[in-house]
Amino acid sequence: MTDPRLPVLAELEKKILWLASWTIHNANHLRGNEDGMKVGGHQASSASLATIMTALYMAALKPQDRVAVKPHASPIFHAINYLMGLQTREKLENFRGYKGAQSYPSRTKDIDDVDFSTGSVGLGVAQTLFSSLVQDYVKAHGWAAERPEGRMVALIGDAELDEGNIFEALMEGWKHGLRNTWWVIDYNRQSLDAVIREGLYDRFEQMFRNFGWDVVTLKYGSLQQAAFREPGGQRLKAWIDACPNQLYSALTFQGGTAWRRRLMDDLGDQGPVTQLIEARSDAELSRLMCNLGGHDLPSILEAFESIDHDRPVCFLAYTVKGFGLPLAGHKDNHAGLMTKEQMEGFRAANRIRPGHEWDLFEGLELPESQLRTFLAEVPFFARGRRRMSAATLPVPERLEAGIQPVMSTQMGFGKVLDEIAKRGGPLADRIVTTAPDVTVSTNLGPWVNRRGLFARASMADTFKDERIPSMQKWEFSPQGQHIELGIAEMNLFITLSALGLSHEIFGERLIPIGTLYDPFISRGLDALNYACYQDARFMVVATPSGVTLAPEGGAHQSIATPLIGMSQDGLCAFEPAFVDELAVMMRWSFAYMQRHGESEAQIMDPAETSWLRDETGGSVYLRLSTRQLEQPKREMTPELEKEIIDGAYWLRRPGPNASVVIAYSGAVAPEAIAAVGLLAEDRRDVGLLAITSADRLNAGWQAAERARQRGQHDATSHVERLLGPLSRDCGIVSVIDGHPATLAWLGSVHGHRQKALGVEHFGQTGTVADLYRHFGIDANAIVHAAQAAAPGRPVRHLKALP
Ligand SMILES: Cc1ncc(C[n+]2csc(CCOP(=O)(O)OP(=O)(O)O)c2C)c(N)n1
Ligand SMILES: [Mg+2]
Repeated sequence: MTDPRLPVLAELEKKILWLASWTIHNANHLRGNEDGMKVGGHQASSASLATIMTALYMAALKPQDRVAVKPHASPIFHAINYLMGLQTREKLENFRGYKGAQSYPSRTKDIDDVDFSTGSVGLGVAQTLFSSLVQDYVKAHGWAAERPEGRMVALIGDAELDEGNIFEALMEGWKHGLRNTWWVIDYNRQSLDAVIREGLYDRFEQMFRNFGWDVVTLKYGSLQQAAFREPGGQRLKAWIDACPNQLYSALTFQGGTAWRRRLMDDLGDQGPVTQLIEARSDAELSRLMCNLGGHDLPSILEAFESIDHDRPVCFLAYTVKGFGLPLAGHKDNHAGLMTKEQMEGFRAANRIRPGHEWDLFEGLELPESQLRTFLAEVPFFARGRRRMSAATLPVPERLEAGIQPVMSTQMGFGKVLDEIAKRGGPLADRIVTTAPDVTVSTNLGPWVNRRGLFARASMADTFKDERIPSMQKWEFSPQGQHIELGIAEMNLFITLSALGLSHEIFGERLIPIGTLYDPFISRGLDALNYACYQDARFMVVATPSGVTLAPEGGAHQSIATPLIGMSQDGLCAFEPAFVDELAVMMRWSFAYMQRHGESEAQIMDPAETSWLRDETGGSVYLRLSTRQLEQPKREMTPELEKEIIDGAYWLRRPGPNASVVIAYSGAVAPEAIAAVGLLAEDRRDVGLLAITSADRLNAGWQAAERARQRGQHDATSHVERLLGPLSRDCGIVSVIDGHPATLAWLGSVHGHRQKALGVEHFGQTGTVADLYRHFGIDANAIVHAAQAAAPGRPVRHLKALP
């Protein structure tokens, strides 16, 4: 029995392809070309997925399912949402324009309900896998009980599978017993530049099966299947199977006459197969040859709906890039656009009258009422807005850090988490930690000992059972709160991204904390960037860092990470020197990670004291160190807390005659303190500025400056108030175990002369003292720089630089 939905779906597919094509054409030809640039359109890439996306969104998907769309299929995605009343004509007319519909579906910039924002190919694919693990985590902890399990679906370009992070994810998924994940490969055998290698489907298939996935191949459409049953049909099938990708694409582009010529060359005078070809007109022949599985609604629907288990499934769907458009199959079609003439032909074929291009039911053959009824009942959209929310968890007034007289920030981090685990409560129960094989070496050990590792099935710690002494309990259970990952940092950041969207994807708040070695942030940077772009909420704790990790060796040093912390949008970066600062930062972060700007007005109106846009919330990066420092004995006042969070405080306030101040960040605190001591006899009133967040200090300054430029003359930021009292000719020396540019802007705040010290070269090994001396960030170098920044009588304690 044929599926009664098919006629409607066929109409909708036509409409979706029209709307997507018109969106691109309109943006390109009609909106004007202010920049003289083509508004590229991904027309061909979109058309390739039109049938599959119609089948998924309009029929197969359920409200609990989530989809990562191949980024360059965005016009189809927006068209579907427009059809459902979730996207506006205005935004489509402004596709790729300022505040228009986005070129790649965006959670943060689009109004339609985007589940995952990709843009960098490969990331969205892996995100569905980790999202499925998060769903398992949420369910295993007894949350979202009333919500059915959804499928996490990725629509993937075949060339997208070149991205290594997909393979890293596959491996990780296998380790965790991945379920409920569908990946649909748009096997159009074309990438951006060219036609892909022969026989890739075979590699794909074997690979997925190796990792325990089911593979469903959608190669022949129902027209082809019927033709294969005709006399001579098997000969035609053999010809199709043997046809090289390049030739198939070229013939597809050329159309019916070319197909006939080529097929007759190869299969003419051969009895039944020749008759099979001759019985069809050019147009019918072209339709038959392009009727691949990925453009055949009946086969696609049947394939999706026949899955009655939760094992991961890869659908390998043969498609034609540019299907249904004059661009179909051409190897250069990736950025191809239809000419005005081609568009007129396409318009005629779709029976669209000028001026009615955006009308939902224009040109369709079925009655409008039937289509409307169908749309009103499409399951995927039936429960309305798909983005969820979750209540904010209370954060304790103060976090205990068990401060010892001498300790490192990394030890402090372990201690804070251990105390949270010990005390328990809602925050403790919703924290989930993860690390790429560096759990113990980043001090997550105590937390894991108390809270256990997560797995859907319990697994005992054999070492413990055998009574072999070990500091670590390594027990897995469904209640565990640490997700063990392999070494791949890409997987860490995509996991954090998936965990950090749990409140919006699954309606359950999680507080994800991921640890890694600071230098390896660069390894996962793209995933970190898109995690932030999607507005996922998490804490990254990176330790050890800088050249201060001396015993770890030169190859593990990080130089650029403070600049990453400053420049990464959506990520607020701190670098504490002392553990009491760290406890304040972590407490604030747990609240900040849960904040959500309510309105545009709130976002545009930052707190006037700091000029930071804290209302919107975001993710947090803590750059920590293994260097053990003597800890200050002091009371943590609300004023000091606020300054730590705003980015800086005077550890030693400069006097009225200060000719120089030292500004330091992080583990070099002892050198900065020592330098102030050395300077004391020869420079009066020297100030010592502790910078806890170069990122926030700078952001506040930038925001205040912008506000002043827009007429709000009384706007002043935290750093402006800190440095304001310094006399005009006071010098500043900044020092950080990281790139000097991190703090080199301080002098520009009020026009003070500045010397910026830091690390610029990679890989030198030695002790901390060796390296600080080598890079000129030790006390002696600071004093030297202070003398240069604040000329006066020679500093007596200054040793000659080696
Ligand atoms: C990480 C990354 N690198 C490069 C690009 C640019 N890019 C966008 S689509 C594409 C080709 C994709 O080919 P395929 O995955 O086969 O999709 P198709 O267009 O054939 O549907 C490239 C190179 C990107 N978006 N992200
Ligand atoms: Mg492709």
